[in-house]
Amino acid sequence: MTSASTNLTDIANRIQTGEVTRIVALTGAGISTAAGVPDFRTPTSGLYDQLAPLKLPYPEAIFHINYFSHTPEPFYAIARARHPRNLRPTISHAFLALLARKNLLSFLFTQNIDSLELDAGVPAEKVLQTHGSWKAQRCHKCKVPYPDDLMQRAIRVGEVPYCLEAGCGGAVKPDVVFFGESLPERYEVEERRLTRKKVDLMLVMGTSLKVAPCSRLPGLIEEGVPRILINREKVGDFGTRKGDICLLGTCDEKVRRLADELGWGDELEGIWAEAVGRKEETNRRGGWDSEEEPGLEESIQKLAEKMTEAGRISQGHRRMLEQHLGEKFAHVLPRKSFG
Ligand code: CNA
Repeated sequence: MTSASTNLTDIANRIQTGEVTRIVALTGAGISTAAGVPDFRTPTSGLYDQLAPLKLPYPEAIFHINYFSHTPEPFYAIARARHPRNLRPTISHAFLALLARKNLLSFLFTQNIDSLELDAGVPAEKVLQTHGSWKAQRCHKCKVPYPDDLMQRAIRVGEVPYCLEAGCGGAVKPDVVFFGESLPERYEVEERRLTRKKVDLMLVMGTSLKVAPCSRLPGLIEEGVPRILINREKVGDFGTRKGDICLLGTCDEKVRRLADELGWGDELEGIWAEAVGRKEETNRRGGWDSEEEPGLEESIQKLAEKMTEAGRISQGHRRMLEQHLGEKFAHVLPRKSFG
């Protein structure tokens, strides 16, 4: 790997001369932290550290389907604070929309569930939300869809919504992929397509590459194809291949630098301003009250106080989870697993 700035200028030249036209991107929570949603794994500010007062068997348990199936309360205690309704796209989301507008974005795999890339204007057919989104919800047991207005109410008050089907009683879950669940069927199709199609550049932004199966995507790119990592720290096998460019720092800062290098700075700011304006208008019409939003810390504290010793995780349950976490790799469809 040579100097990042030399390589960046070289990549910018290759885009400008039309040598690079097919860019595949992979994004994670780090492109949305500037929108106000903490990622999972950053020490202190990340969600996992903030969950400590709940004394969960593992922080990840809050998003594990087995845990949710009998203890959905922690998930709903933080749902309001994590819901993307009031979020606005960041400049990094706008950069992806700009790539799409310039017909340079071949495909985007996002691990995020906030839909901010769509809000920014990336066309839906170019995006796979590999871990689903909050756009719809259903009973986790019988899979019958649940009405939007009731879900909205449940999230607002922090109560668990239960299935309306007679005799079911399952907790309702947004269509986000929990640990232990299969990814959308389209994931396998797109992953296979990635290994067959011509890619000129892979752009990876704001991910720890610790969650399978998306963590393997950068490794599927043919040797010799340049890969750019924009992240706070080096992740995965970045830096081991000739042609890798690691831009370490914040996504927004590095994306602005790349846009400037390409002479797209003003256009990027314009797209971003438009996207933010659109999202603010949608939020206003969404019917969510903006006053007295409880913070994440406050919501967690409240639930921690409510939880009795009996409600806390038993050793038996802990063993059951450990066993489940051992099943890392599914044979049929890849399941979301810890890396
Ligand atoms: P992660 O494991 O929390 O990693 C985030 C990575 O981004 C870390 O390497 C951070 O250092 C880095 N990072 C954080 N902020 C910035 C920043 N401003 N600039 C540059 N780098 C930054 O999250 P992953 O996405 O890798 O893990 C996948 C999980 C996270 C998926 O299951 C997601 O559903 C889940 N998640 C999604 C959201 C969202 O939708 N916005 C938020 C939090 C977690």
